[in-house]
Amino acid sequence: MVAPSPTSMMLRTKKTKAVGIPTIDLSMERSQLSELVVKACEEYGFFKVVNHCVPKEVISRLEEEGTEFFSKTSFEKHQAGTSTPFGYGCKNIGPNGDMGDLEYLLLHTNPNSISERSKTIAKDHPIKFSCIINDYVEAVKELTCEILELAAEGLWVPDKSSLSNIIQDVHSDSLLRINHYPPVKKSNDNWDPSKLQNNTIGFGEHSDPQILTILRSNNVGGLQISTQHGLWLPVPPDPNEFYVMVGDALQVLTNGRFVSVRHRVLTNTTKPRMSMMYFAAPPLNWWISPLSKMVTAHNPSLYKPFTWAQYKQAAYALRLGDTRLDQFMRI
Ligand code: GA4
Repeated sequence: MVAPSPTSMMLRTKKTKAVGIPTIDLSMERSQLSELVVKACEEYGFFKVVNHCVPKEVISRLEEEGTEFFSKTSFEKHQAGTSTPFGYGCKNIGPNGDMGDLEYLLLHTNPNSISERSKTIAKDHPIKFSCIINDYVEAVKELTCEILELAAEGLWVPDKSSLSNIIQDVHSDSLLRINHYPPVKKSNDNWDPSKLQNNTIGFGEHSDPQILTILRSNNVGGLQISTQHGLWLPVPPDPNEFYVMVGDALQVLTNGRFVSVRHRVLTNTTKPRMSMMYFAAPPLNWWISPLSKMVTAHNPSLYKPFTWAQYKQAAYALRLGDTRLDQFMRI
């Protein structure tokens, strides 16, 4: 007899086709792995990786720092500096009035920036704090590069480093974000459209603008991804593993073969969720256009070339849930 799959991981569409979040075991044989990475990026723009190389202590130390920071008073947290764009933020997301039921720390991953920020975020132990952040960033960057190399291999791109090189550049604009979603009590207000059953929107629907996002959370759920058929799939939390999301820039680099995944977070009514995301990005002056292997006479480039700075500017001029790639499409 076959054991039933957990409903949160596997749903059935009306035509009874099973849809589920792909899990990729990084200890598998390489040629098989690269095919699986490409398939997951094409079908979902999202997958889970197990047997990764990020040490447990590197993760737990960052989790402890996050817990310590968010347990401070509101006054102390605001002393970390406002999130415009880096520092501490509460409820406000971006500059155009988007709100969520969360608080967060948003950091640039440049070591000098981390060292400066640590002085205001962890006043009593800035050096320890910056080491913990740097160690985490280094470890997840390595994981990101491994995944990007597998993707390039699976796409038969001649230079397998062509994607990973972009984020390894010393001027990379990669970010680290720690989100804390305090539990939100049940509301009696059945008329408020922002309330979904018992949940409120922790972080509204959007895609990430960068190349790849590496997400890890504590054992509290809330993340949902949208399938290409518009179905919202709940993502079961797994504190020991990472989830990988394709961002808009990777969609462009693959000429639309990979899709950036739309996702959102609903709050929990009893338990706090904490998640940490590494957003792997190019340097600001980097031109983003499809890899030459992805463009053929039958498959011309879908996008006009643009720099990462131009794309960021467009993203920050729009609302969180807006689709930003449309304005860069060749018609
Ligand atoms: C989504 C992904 C990252 O969290 C982020 C977000 C950024 C912000 O919170 O300041 C943005 C959002 C994100 C996309 C559109 C713009 C920018 C808020 C917003 C309305 C840090 C990022 O790089 O883009």
